[in-house]
Amino acid sequence: MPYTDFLPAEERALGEAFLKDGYILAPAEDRDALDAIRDLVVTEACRWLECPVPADPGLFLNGIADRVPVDRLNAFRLHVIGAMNAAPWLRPAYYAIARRTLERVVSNELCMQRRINLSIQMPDDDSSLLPIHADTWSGDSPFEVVLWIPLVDCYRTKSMYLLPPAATARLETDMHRFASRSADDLCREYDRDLVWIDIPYGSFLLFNQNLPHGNRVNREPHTRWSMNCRFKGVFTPYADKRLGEFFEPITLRPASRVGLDYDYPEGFGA
Ligand SMILES: O=C(O)CCC(=O)C(=O)O
Ligand SMILES: [Fe+2]
Repeated sequence: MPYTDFLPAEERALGEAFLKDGYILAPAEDRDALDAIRDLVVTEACRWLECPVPADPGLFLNGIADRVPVDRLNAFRLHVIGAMNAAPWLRPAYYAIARRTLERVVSNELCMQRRINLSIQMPDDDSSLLPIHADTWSGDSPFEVVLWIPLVDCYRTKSMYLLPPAATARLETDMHRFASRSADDLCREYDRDLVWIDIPYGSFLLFNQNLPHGNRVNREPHTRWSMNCRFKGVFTPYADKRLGEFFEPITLRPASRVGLDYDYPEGFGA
């Protein structure tokens, strides 16, 4: 829609990068918060494994396939996710990792997914893949963004891919051709356009989940560990994921609280 842009130049540049590439990749804005989350994950993994906490968390997480058999991976993952979501400080810490960027790309009045997801992908394991999809195809509001944060260095097939906006625009005009075909067909045809994003530990990825994205079998020698969580402006339209159930406001400003609580005086306008 036409609008007048009063944003300062620096913020406009960030917004343009998000629009053009479909994502922002940047260093964690609060590195201590990120390290604290990684420490909790390592501690809980060790509790489940009944092993001592290692000196090098990165080495331990990368090498987890040597300790957890694939058929126990889901039970292991659920234990760690449960512990993550039971720690009241973890969601504020997660938010702190990208606070300024979220404010600039999304809004300063945010709601956040109530549960943070954890993905663990061992080398050559095909049991927890996400074929190409846009979250909007399965009931997410187009106003949502995903904050994706790795706990180890993620690169090539250990990471995820995104179809950039220009290629997505082509695909969307072309979509009817794929109506009766699989995600694999779609992926094959757009393979050359997919951007695999290298994301070292210590950085975050904020991406536009309206763009097709996904992952493949991890062919790198180490296990991928990544977290993801959705954010949106509190007052933007909702789809299947509802306020209160799935999303929770985290940064309401006073004028909005006043407005939300406001009732016209009894008999007003009668
Ligand atoms: O972690 C991945 O590879 C994909 C994540 C994803 O699809 C999402 O967070 O919406
Ligand atoms: Fe997704």
